Amino acid sequence: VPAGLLVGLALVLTGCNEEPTFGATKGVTAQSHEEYSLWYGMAIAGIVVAVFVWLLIFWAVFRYRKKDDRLPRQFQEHIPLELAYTIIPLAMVLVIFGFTFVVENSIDRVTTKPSVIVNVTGYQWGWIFNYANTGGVTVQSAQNAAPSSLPKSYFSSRYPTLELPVGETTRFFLRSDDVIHGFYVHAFNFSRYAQPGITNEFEMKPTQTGRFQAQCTQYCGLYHSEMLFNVKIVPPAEFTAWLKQQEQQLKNPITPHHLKSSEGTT
Ligand SMILES: [Cu+2]
Repeated sequence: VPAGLLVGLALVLTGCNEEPTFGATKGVTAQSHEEYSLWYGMAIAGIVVAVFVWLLIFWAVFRYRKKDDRLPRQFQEHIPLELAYTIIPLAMVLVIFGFTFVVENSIDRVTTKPSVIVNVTGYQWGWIFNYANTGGVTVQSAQNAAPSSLPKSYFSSRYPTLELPVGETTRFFLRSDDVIHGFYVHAFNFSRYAQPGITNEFEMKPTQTGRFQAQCTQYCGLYHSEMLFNVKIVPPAEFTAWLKQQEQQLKNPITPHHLKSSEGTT
Protein backbone atom coordinates (compact mmCIF):
# COMPACT_ATOMS: atom_id res chain seq x y z
CA VAL A 1 0.00 0.00 0.00
CA PRO A 2 2.66 2.64 0.89
CA ALA A 3 4.51 1.88 -2.35
CA GLY A 4 1.33 2.36 -4.35
CA LEU A 5 0.55 5.60 -2.57
CA LEU A 6 4.10 6.76 -3.21
CA VAL A 7 3.87 6.18 -6.94
CA GLY A 8 0.43 7.79 -7.02
CA LEU A 9 1.68 10.84 -5.15
CA ALA A 10 4.71 11.09 -7.40
CA LEU A 11 2.49 11.05 -10.49
CA VAL A 12 0.14 13.66 -9.04
CA LEU A 13 3.06 15.92 -8.14
CA THR A 14 4.55 15.88 -11.62
CA GLY A 15 1.59 15.70 -13.93
CA CYS A 16 2.70 12.20 -14.99
CA ASN A 17 5.46 13.31 -17.36
CA GLU A 18 8.77 13.07 -15.66
CA GLU A 19 10.52 12.08 -12.49
CA PRO A 20 9.29 14.24 -9.60
CA THR A 21 11.82 16.78 -8.35
CA PHE A 22 9.92 17.82 -5.19
CA GLY A 23 10.38 21.50 -5.92
CA ALA A 24 14.13 21.33 -6.48
CA THR A 25 16.26 21.43 -9.58
CA LYS A 26 18.95 18.98 -10.65
CA GLY A 27 21.15 21.91 -11.49
CA VAL A 28 23.98 22.18 -14.00
CA THR A 29 27.09 21.26 -12.01
CA ALA A 30 28.49 18.01 -10.63
CA GLN A 31 28.09 19.52 -7.15
CA SER A 32 24.47 20.50 -7.73
CA HIS A 33 23.64 16.94 -8.78
CA GLU A 34 24.94 15.65 -5.44
CA GLU A 35 22.92 18.23 -3.57
CA TYR A 36 19.88 17.24 -5.58
CA SER A 37 20.33 13.53 -4.78
CA LEU A 38 20.44 14.35 -1.08
CA TRP A 39 17.29 16.43 -1.36
CA TYR A 40 15.58 13.71 -3.38
CA GLY A 41 16.41 10.99 -0.85
CA MET A 42 15.15 13.13 2.00
CA ALA A 43 11.92 13.91 0.17
CA ILE A 44 11.27 10.20 -0.45
CA ALA A 45 12.09 9.35 3.19
CA GLY A 46 9.74 12.15 4.30
CA ILE A 47 6.92 10.76 2.16
CA VAL A 48 7.42 7.23 3.52
CA VAL A 49 7.28 8.54 7.10
CA ALA A 50 4.24 10.69 6.32
CA VAL A 51 2.34 7.77 4.77
CA PHE A 52 3.18 5.55 7.76
CA VAL A 53 1.97 8.23 10.20
CA TRP A 54 -1.24 8.82 8.22
CA LEU A 55 -1.95 5.07 8.20
CA LEU A 56 -1.48 4.91 11.98
CA ILE A 57 -3.74 7.92 12.47
CA PHE A 58 -6.53 6.50 10.31
CA TRP A 59 -6.16 3.06 11.87
CA ALA A 60 -6.53 4.57 15.37
CA VAL A 61 -9.43 6.79 14.34
CA PHE A 62 -11.47 4.01 12.75
CA ARG A 63 -10.45 0.98 14.82
CA TYR A 64 -10.85 2.72 18.19
CA ARG A 65 -13.68 5.14 17.57
CA LYS A 66 -16.20 5.44 20.42
CA LYS A 67 -18.83 2.68 20.17
CA ASP A 68 -20.38 2.78 23.62
CA ASP A 69 -19.90 4.45 27.00
CA ARG A 70 -17.53 1.81 28.37
CA LEU A 71 -14.09 3.14 29.29
CA PRO A 72 -11.35 1.58 27.11
CA ARG A 73 -8.68 -0.54 28.75
CA GLN A 74 -6.35 1.71 30.75
CA PHE A 75 -2.62 1.11 31.09
CA GLN A 76 0.38 3.16 32.14
CA GLU A 77 3.42 2.18 30.21
CA HIS A 78 4.55 0.02 27.32
CA ILE A 79 8.34 -0.30 27.38
CA PRO A 80 8.86 -2.02 23.97
CA LEU A 81 6.67 0.58 22.22
CA GLU A 82 8.41 3.48 23.95
CA LEU A 83 11.80 2.06 23.05
CA ALA A 84 10.70 1.61 19.45
CA TYR A 85 9.43 5.16 18.99
CA THR A 86 12.60 6.53 20.56
CA ILE A 87 15.16 4.42 18.75
CA ILE A 88 13.63 4.35 15.25
CA PRO A 89 13.38 8.16 14.81
CA LEU A 90 16.85 8.54 16.32
CA ALA A 91 18.22 6.04 13.80
CA MET A 92 16.47 7.92 10.97
CA VAL A 93 17.97 11.24 12.05
CA LEU A 94 21.43 9.64 12.25
CA VAL A 95 21.07 8.25 8.72
CA ILE A 96 20.00 11.67 7.39
CA PHE A 97 22.89 13.26 9.28
CA GLY A 98 25.31 10.74 7.77
CA PHE A 99 24.18 11.36 4.20
CA THR A 100 24.24 15.15 4.74
CA PHE A 101 27.74 14.97 6.20
CA VAL A 102 29.06 12.94 3.26
CA VAL A 103 27.41 15.09 0.58
CA GLU A 104 28.36 18.44 2.11
CA ASN A 105 31.97 17.36 2.50
CA SER A 106 32.03 16.19 -1.07
CA ILE A 107 30.63 19.52 -2.31
CA ASP A 108 33.10 21.51 -0.21
CA ARG A 109 36.09 19.45 -1.34
CA VAL A 110 38.56 21.34 -3.52
CA THR A 111 40.91 19.80 -6.07
CA THR A 112 44.64 20.47 -6.30
CA LYS A 113 44.59 21.73 -9.90
CA PRO A 114 41.48 23.66 -10.92
CA SER A 115 41.35 24.70 -14.59
CA VAL A 116 40.10 28.21 -13.81
CA ILE A 117 40.42 30.43 -10.76
CA VAL A 118 37.96 33.27 -10.22
CA ASN A 119 38.20 35.85 -7.46
CA VAL A 120 34.66 36.95 -6.66
CA THR A 121 34.15 40.13 -4.69
CA GLY A 122 30.75 41.30 -3.48
CA TYR A 123 30.31 44.96 -2.62
CA GLN A 124 27.50 47.45 -2.10
CA TRP A 125 26.05 46.92 -4.69
CA GLY A 126 27.57 44.72 -7.28
CA TRP A 127 30.01 41.96 -8.13
CA ILE A 128 33.55 41.79 -9.43
CA PHE A 129 34.72 38.61 -11.16
CA ASN A 130 38.49 38.61 -11.57
CA TYR A 131 40.05 35.77 -13.55
CA ALA A 132 43.32 34.84 -11.87
CA ASN A 133 46.43 33.99 -13.93
CA THR A 134 45.23 36.09 -16.85
CA GLY A 135 46.89 39.45 -16.39
CA GLY A 136 43.82 40.95 -14.84
CA VAL A 137 40.72 39.99 -16.82
CA THR A 138 37.86 41.38 -14.77
CA VAL A 139 34.13 41.56 -15.26
CA GLN A 140 32.02 43.73 -13.00
CA SER A 141 28.67 45.35 -12.44
CA ALA A 142 27.94 48.58 -14.32
CA GLN A 143 29.41 51.49 -12.36
CA ASN A 144 27.16 54.13 -10.87
CA ALA A 145 24.15 52.81 -12.67
CA ALA A 146 21.07 54.35 -11.14
CA PRO A 147 18.89 51.57 -9.80
CA SER A 148 15.99 51.10 -12.11
CA SER A 149 12.39 50.44 -11.26
CA LEU A 150 11.84 48.76 -14.62
CA PRO A 151 11.23 45.04 -14.68
CA LYS A 152 14.62 43.47 -14.23
CA SER A 153 16.35 40.96 -16.43
CA TYR A 154 19.23 39.00 -14.98
CA PHE A 155 20.75 39.04 -18.46
CA SER A 156 20.69 42.78 -19.05
CA SER A 157 24.05 44.37 -19.81
CA ARG A 158 24.00 46.31 -16.55
CA TYR A 159 24.65 43.07 -14.70
CA PRO A 160 27.93 41.18 -15.01
CA THR A 161 28.33 37.79 -16.64
CA LEU A 162 30.39 35.11 -14.98
CA GLU A 163 31.71 33.06 -17.87
CA LEU A 164 32.82 29.47 -17.18
CA PRO A 165 33.96 26.46 -19.23
CA VAL A 166 31.78 23.35 -19.21
CA GLY A 167 33.28 20.07 -17.98
CA GLU A 168 36.14 21.78 -16.17
CA THR A 169 36.63 22.66 -12.52
CA THR A 170 36.59 26.31 -11.51
CA ARG A 171 37.86 27.39 -8.09
CA PHE A 172 36.21 30.41 -6.51
CA PHE A 173 37.70 32.68 -3.89
CA LEU A 174 34.74 34.59 -2.50
CA ARG A 175 35.24 37.83 -0.59
CA SER A 176 33.35 40.94 0.44
CA ASP A 177 34.51 44.55 0.39
CA ASP A 178 32.03 45.77 2.99
CA VAL A 179 29.08 43.87 4.45
CA ILE A 180 27.89 40.28 4.14
CA HIS A 181 26.58 39.30 0.72
CA GLY A 182 25.25 36.00 -0.56
CA PHE A 183 26.65 34.45 -3.74
CA TYR A 184 23.77 32.42 -5.10
CA VAL A 185 23.36 30.63 -8.41
CA HIS A 186 20.04 28.85 -8.54
CA ALA A 187 21.20 26.32 -11.16
CA PHE A 188 24.19 25.43 -8.95
CA ASN A 189 21.95 24.55 -5.96
CA PHE A 190 24.50 26.59 -4.11
CA SER A 191 24.70 29.71 -1.98
CA ARG A 192 27.59 30.97 0.12
CA TYR A 193 28.28 34.09 2.15
CA ALA A 194 30.77 36.66 0.96
CA GLN A 195 32.05 37.79 4.36
CA PRO A 196 34.25 40.78 5.13
CA GLY A 197 37.66 39.62 6.34
CA ILE A 198 37.07 36.02 5.32
CA THR A 199 37.82 34.23 2.05
CA ASN A 200 35.43 31.42 1.24
CA GLU A 201 36.75 28.82 -1.16
CA PHE A 202 34.76 26.36 -3.24
CA GLU A 203 34.69 24.73 -6.64
CA MET A 204 32.12 24.13 -9.33
CA LYS A 205 32.25 21.78 -12.29
CA PRO A 206 29.54 22.69 -14.81
CA THR A 207 28.00 19.79 -16.69
CA GLN A 208 26.05 21.67 -19.37
CA THR A 209 26.21 24.90 -21.29
CA GLY A 210 23.69 27.72 -21.02
CA ARG A 211 22.92 31.00 -19.28
CA PHE A 212 21.69 31.02 -15.74
CA GLN A 213 20.48 33.69 -13.36
CA ALA A 214 22.18 34.52 -10.09
CA GLN A 215 21.99 37.10 -7.34
CA CYS A 216 22.90 38.27 -3.86
CA THR A 217 20.81 36.41 -1.30
CA GLN A 218 21.77 38.35 1.80
CA TYR A 219 19.94 41.63 2.32
CA CYS A 220 22.87 44.03 2.23
CA GLY A 221 21.41 47.52 2.05
CA LEU A 222 19.44 49.94 -0.09
CA TYR A 223 20.25 48.54 -3.55
CA HIS A 224 20.56 44.88 -2.62
CA SER A 225 18.07 44.18 -5.41
CA GLU A 226 20.62 45.50 -7.92
CA MET A 227 23.06 42.73 -7.08
CA LEU A 228 22.00 40.48 -9.94
CA PHE A 229 24.40 38.68 -12.23
CA ASN A 230 24.32 35.78 -14.63
CA VAL A 231 26.42 32.75 -15.36
CA LYS A 232 27.31 31.77 -18.92
CA ILE A 233 28.64 28.25 -19.36
CA VAL A 234 30.34 27.64 -22.69
CA PRO A 235 32.53 24.97 -24.34
CA PRO A 236 36.18 25.19 -23.16
CA ALA A 237 37.45 26.38 -26.56
CA GLU A 238 34.94 29.22 -26.58
CA PHE A 239 35.92 30.11 -23.02
CA THR A 240 39.62 30.23 -23.89
CA ALA A 241 38.91 32.40 -26.91
CA TRP A 242 36.83 34.78 -24.82
CA LEU A 243 39.56 35.01 -22.20
CA LYS A 244 42.19 35.71 -24.87
CA GLN A 245 40.03 38.45 -26.35
CA GLN A 246 39.58 40.01 -22.91
CA GLU A 247 43.34 39.93 -22.30
CA GLN A 248 43.91 41.54 -25.67
CA GLN A 249 41.50 44.32 -24.77
CA LEU A 250 43.38 44.88 -21.52
CA LYS A 251 46.62 45.32 -23.42
CA ASN A 252 45.07 47.71 -25.93
CA PRO A 253 42.32 49.43 -23.97
CA ILE A 254 39.71 51.25 -26.00
CA THR A 255 37.95 52.64 -22.94
CA PRO A 256 39.48 53.69 -19.62
CA HIS A 257 39.65 50.73 -17.26
CA HIS A 258 37.27 52.21 -14.70
CA LEU A 259 34.52 52.50 -17.31
CA LYS A 260 34.91 48.93 -18.41
CA SER A 261 31.84 47.08 -17.23
CA SER A 262 30.13 43.99 -18.44
CA GLU A 263 29.75 45.26 -22.02
CA GLY A 264 32.72 43.29 -23.24
CA THR A 265 31.36 39.98 -22.10
CA THR A 266 28.66 39.03 -24.54
CU1 LIG B 1 24.50 42.01 -1.41
